[in-house]
Amino acid sequence: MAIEQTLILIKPDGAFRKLTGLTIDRLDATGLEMVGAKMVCVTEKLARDHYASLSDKPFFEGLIKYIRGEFHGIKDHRILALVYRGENAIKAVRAVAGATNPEQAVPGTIRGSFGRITTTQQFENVIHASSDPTDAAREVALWFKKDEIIP
Ligand code: IDP
Ligand code: MG
Repeated sequence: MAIEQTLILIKPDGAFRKLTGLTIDRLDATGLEMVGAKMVCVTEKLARDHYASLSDKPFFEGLIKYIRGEFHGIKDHRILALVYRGENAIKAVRAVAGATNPEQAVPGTIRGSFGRITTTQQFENVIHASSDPTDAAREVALWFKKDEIIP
């Protein structure tokens, strides 16, 4: 079993709807260790770098607005970015996160419990969680400096 690190972001809907504590509770229940945590201002550049692989999707511009807090009327929105570490951390966090589409996410998962699709078809799925080891390494390095993560 591989010891992995994975990046989690509590998205603006999660912060706005006061789901931060509930989300961390679900993440801690995995038994993984929280090794990084900070509030980050999501600049246009950071948002576009983070979601670069989705730039050709029809929902991309909406996604950039969403992750920057524009749909929730939050100026200079800060996101809580977390790094969890442990055995198969990437899969374990994806499992408690649930499916991307909150209407398809299993009840009891974070997205299944708290996510929604708005009337404008925007997915509000509460958290980001890295999807594989390559993405996780890239994303952890994008959001955190080395000395911000517990060794
Ligand atoms: P993931 O977050 O489960 O890894 P990705 O396919 O990487 O899913 O997409 C990143 C984010 O883009 C999703 O979490 C969601 O916020 C948004 N997204 C993905 N697919 C759609 C869609 O079909 N409509 C609207 N937003 C979407
Ligand atoms: Mg993804």
